[in-house]
Amino acid sequence: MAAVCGNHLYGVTKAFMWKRMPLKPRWAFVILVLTASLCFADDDHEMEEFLKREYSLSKPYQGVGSLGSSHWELMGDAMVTTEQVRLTPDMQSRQGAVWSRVPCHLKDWEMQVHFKIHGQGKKNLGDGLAIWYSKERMQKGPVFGNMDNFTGLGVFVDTYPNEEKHLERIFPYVLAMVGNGTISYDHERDGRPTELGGCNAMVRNLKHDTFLFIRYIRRRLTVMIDIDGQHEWRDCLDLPGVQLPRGYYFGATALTGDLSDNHDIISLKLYELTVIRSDITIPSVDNIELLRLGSAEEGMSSITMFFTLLFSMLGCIFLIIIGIVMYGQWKESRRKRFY
Ligand SMILES: [Ca+2]
Repeated sequence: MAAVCGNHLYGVTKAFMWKRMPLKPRWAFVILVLTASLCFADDDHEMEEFLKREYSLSKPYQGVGSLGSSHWELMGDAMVTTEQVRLTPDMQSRQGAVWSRVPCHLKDWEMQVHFKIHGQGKKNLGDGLAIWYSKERMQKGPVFGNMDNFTGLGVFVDTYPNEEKHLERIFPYVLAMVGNGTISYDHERDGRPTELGGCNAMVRNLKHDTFLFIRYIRRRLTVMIDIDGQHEWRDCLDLPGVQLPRGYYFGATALTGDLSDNHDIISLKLYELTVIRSDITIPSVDNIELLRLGSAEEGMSSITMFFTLLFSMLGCIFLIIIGIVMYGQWKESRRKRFY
């Protein structure tokens, strides 16, 4: 697991991690969550996550690809089975996609992608798949089965090294790109000129489940992967200052060329992230302890009031006694005068 405070732990939906976590690390997880909560309490806010079904795709994929009422639409060679949405089969020159019909107006969100890339080929093949948050939808094209010059965010799982001279990069490689409608993806150079960041990810032909995680919160884009079967998220990309308008569409696309793979989406789960700010009940100024000063003053005045009342009452009693004594003496002296 990555860092505890701020960036990483909280972005990964707790229920999701819990379900996939072996029994023993659960206690460690509980402690980490508690620590993370404390971190957020310091910052005067907490995060809450809600699964948004209208932007999510999961088994049994009811109505996907057949009913117009489904939130998801298939395109190209994509087909739905009981186990997955297969974007492309393990055959040459195929492309397929699944696109949300509902524009997303959430401000902060995270997408968890359960995917599988597998095929007969022995080495890195492909070309790969892409997850999208884009203005355009249902467009065929060369960018992992989507149009070029797209507008929005693309996160690519590139399984084939087109630019062979760059041997330092290990494929498959995950990378992110943001397009504004005029920027072209350079397929021959594996998107290197427009890459925002990325990481290698050995995702082909694995027995265990593989996941990709994309989070967008307060203009910060974070990508993580869980591909080792260890139920741990690995950092891939973390970039502040990413501007993504609201009202774009989520989608997943894939492409094969001379070489091929099955590109499967098992689920796309979209969570809304909500910042909960605690209500202000006591006025305060940072770094000045108004409460302590206020309560100290309040304590002094109540003590003063108590003693004032006490002495007033004692004074009154004293005056009454003096009065009674003086009256007694005056009465006595007057009686003596008459005898
Ligand atoms: Ca490539």
